[in-house]
Parts: sequence; structure tokens; C-alpha cells
Amino acid sequence: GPVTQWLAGMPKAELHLHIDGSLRAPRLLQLAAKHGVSLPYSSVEEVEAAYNFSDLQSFLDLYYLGASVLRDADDFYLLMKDYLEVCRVQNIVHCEIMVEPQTYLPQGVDLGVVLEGFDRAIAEAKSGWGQSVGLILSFLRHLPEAECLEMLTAADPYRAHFCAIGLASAERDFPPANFQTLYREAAKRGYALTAHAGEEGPPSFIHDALQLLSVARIDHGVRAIEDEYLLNQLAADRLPLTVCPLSNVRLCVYDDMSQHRILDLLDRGLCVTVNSDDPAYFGGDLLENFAALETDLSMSKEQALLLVRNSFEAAFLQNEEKNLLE
Ligand code: ES4
Ligand code: ZN
Repeated sequence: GPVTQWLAGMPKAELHLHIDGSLRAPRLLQLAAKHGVSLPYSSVEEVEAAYNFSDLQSFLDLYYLGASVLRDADDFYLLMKDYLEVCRVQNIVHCEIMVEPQTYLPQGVDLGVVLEGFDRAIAEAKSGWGQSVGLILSFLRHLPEAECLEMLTAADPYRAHFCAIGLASAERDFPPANFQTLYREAAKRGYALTAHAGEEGPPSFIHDALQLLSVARIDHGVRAIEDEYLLNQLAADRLPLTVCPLSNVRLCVYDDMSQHRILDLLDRGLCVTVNSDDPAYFGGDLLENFAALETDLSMSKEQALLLVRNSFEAAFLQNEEKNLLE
């Protein structure tokens, strides 16, 4: 529609993107063949037919299976290059990308190998078209906090590669309260702090991420709509939510896009942003997420502009860096 067309040419930021979630079917099959990894699919059509989820866990099972084909620095280079190419095409001038090194440990892949590949692709995008990139060191909450702390320490030699830490994976049974030491240790090291909360988990998990983990941003946070007191606090503090509309519908957080409350959150004064989460799995990149809001929620031009401005306000950048990009 016309609002999406207008947004296409506007500089934007994307703040909630799991790099493993950007691994598209053709690349997935190519890397599986390269490394002799056997997958339950043999064509792009079979892969995409399997991406039919009933909840977060049913997605995560296929997401970790897909990520298991990533083995060497060239694989990580291609993965990052493919996503940064989307940024160039969609005018995403700044992106903050979640990297989850614990995902690669079962395959014996070291963080140094991962970052060697990512660094090459990021350097090319920076010198190629001035791409701005931040990396978020994201932990897997279905694993014990002690293992997350080991990874935090293993990342110390690479501290300068990351702007922030995050917390992802299965939410319901793994509350923020379990990760207070991890967040305290990360804060000591000077990382900015964000965490997934209020995607499948209750609004109390958003409250606890703020109070117990001291996060400066919430990933998803859509279930804040159920708690009037929390909504007022998030609006008053301009505490950003990185919302992922297509993800929420594909993981059955909402029955369909017409049920999504993102524009209600925006109209109540929250610093809401639009993001693609895992675009290879959820059927669209950033612009397709905006397009769904125009089609199914009649997003206005004014609302679209606020959402884009919020993405820069919410970025883990210095104000001078933001002014240069916007
Ligand atoms: C995720 Cl949609 C979502 N939620 C929680 N953790 C994740 N990791 C990748 N995508
Ligand atoms: Zn996510």
C-alpha cells in the first residue's frame, strides 16, 4: 500500500533480529549438503511446508535444527551477508542483531569462528554502503544460568564486538528471576541490557525483567496490554518494546493480524518499534511487517512515522550516532 511504499524509501532501524532466524531455505539446504547434515527436508517447498507452527516451542525445535548446519567461518559470513543485503535493499540503515553462541556449542563451533565470519560480512557492508550494525550477545534461557555465565566469560575477549546482551528461547518455564546473576555480571562489564519478556509469558515477566534484571528495553512485550499499571509505567519511562507482528501471528500469540494490539500500544504513548524477529521462518522482512500493519490494522502515515522514529530512539547508539543516521 501507499504507506509501505513511502516507508520503503525511508531510513529505518531494526532492533530485534535473530541471525539464525534469517537463514533462508536455499542457503539452509546448501549448507546442509556442504557439511553432510541430514535434514527432514530435501527441497525449498518441503522446508517452507514444515514452517507451520502452533507455539514458540514448535518453532524453536526447527530453528535449532536449522542452525545446526552452520559450522565454519564461511557459513557465518554468508548468513550475515544475506541479512545485511536485506538491510541495504530495505533501507535499514541501522540494525541490532542477536547472536546466540550457545546454539553452536553442540556442533563444537567456537565463538571466535562465528565472529570471524560475521566480522568479514559486517566490514564489507560498512565500507560498501555505510551499514551501521550492533551485535547483541543473546543467551538461551532453557539452559542453566551457570552455562550462560560460562558463555559470558568466554565472550570477554570479544567484549568490543557486542553492544548489549539479550535473553531468548523458551519463555514460559524460564522466568527472568533465574538470570539475575547473569544480568548483574553483564552490567558490570558495561553491556546494555535487553530481554525477551511478555511474548508467551505473563505481564509479570515484563515487570520482573525491569525490576530484577534492570533491562533498558523489552523484546516483544506485547502482553503488557493485559496490565494497565505496567502500560502506564512503560509509557512514562519511554521503555522501548521491540514488537514483531508477523512472528506473533505465526507463533499463535494472536489468531490473526487484525487481533494485534501494536497500534493501541503506540497510541497509548509507548515507545513501540516494528521488527522481523526470524524473517526466514515467519514469512517476511521488516517492510513486510509494516505492510501487514497497513493492510490489516489500517496503520496511518503518522503512526508509521512514529514507529520508525521510535526505532532510532530505542537503538543502543549514542545520540550523536543517531543524529547522523536519521
Ligand atoms: C525467538 Cl520469536 C522468539 N522468541 C524467543 N526466542 C527466540 N529465539 C529466536 N526467535
Ligand atoms: Zn526474538
